[in-house]
Formats: sequence, structure tokens, C-alpha cells
Amino acid sequence: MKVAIIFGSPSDTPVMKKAAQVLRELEVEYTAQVLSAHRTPELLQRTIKNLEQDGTEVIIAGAGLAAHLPGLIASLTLIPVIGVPINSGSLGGMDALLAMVQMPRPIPVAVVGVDNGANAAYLACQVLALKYPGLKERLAVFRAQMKADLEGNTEKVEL
Ligand code: RP5
Repeated sequence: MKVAIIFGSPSDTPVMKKAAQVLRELEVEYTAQVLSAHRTPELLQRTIKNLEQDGTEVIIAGAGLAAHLPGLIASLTLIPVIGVPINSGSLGGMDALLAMVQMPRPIPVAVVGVDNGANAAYLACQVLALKYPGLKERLAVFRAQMKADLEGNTEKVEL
């Protein structure tokens, strides 16, 4: 059960840390690496081949601006790719969001909200839970706990 987190620049680290934290909480093994589609394209290609041989089952790819990283990765492998659009500039992440969500067929990228690294990890876990019953159980416990916490905290508030 392995996830690879890849992101385009060290400046993306705070957003991608949120994905790593969720994976740790749900006990999913992951690797994390900075690789750029336009700065290190050959290394990116070699790394994707290595991840395939290594048994990686989902890739989370974060990038900002033109954000071609997740689409390029998706073109290199059949491993499902979840893109995290990152707000790295004046367009507030809309540039990255559209670059990922508008991938032309037949090379899809599943996309979460801008800067939502955590949701990328939850989605990766749900994909993996189809195959790993232990992870499915941990997700179910997490959801039940979340609901119980909220339902136990619904007193009327002063506004
Ligand atoms: C993208 O360009 C990266 O994913 C990052 O979000 C953005 C800016 O990168 P830096 O100039 O901060 O390295 O490739």
C-alpha cells in the first residue's frame, strides 16, 4: 500500500505537508519528492518508471501556476493521479486548478480544491481502501469519530 507525493517546487511544501499528515494518521506508507515537469523532465520520467516498479498505487501531484506536472505524470503511467492545485501566484490558484481539471481525454487527473492537500490524501486512501480492508476500517472509524465529535458539540451559541 504505497502513495507517492510529488510536487513541483519547495515552495509547495506547506500544502503538500497536509497530504502527508493525513497519510501518516491513516497509516499509509508514502514517499515525497520535489520533481518539476519543466525543470527536471527527464528525472521525472525516470522516477515514474521506478515508482511503477516499486508498487506505487496512487500518485498525489501538487503544482502551481501552469501546473502541468500532474497531467504529465498521468501521461507516463496508468497509476491514478490526484492533482492538488496550488495558489502560487496572482490568479489565486485558478490557473493551476484549470490546468489540472481540463486535462484532455484520455489522460485524466482527479483534482481536489486549491491548496487542499488533505483532501488529496483522503481520496487516495479511499481508492486504496477498495483493496485494503484494514485501511477501509480506519477510514470508517475516522468518519464515525468525526461525526460523533460534531454531534456532541451542537449546543446553541450566542451570536
Ligand atoms: C510550479 O511553479 C511549482 O509547483 C510552484 O507552485 C510554482 C512556483 O515555483 P517556484 O518559483 O516557487 O519554485 O512549478
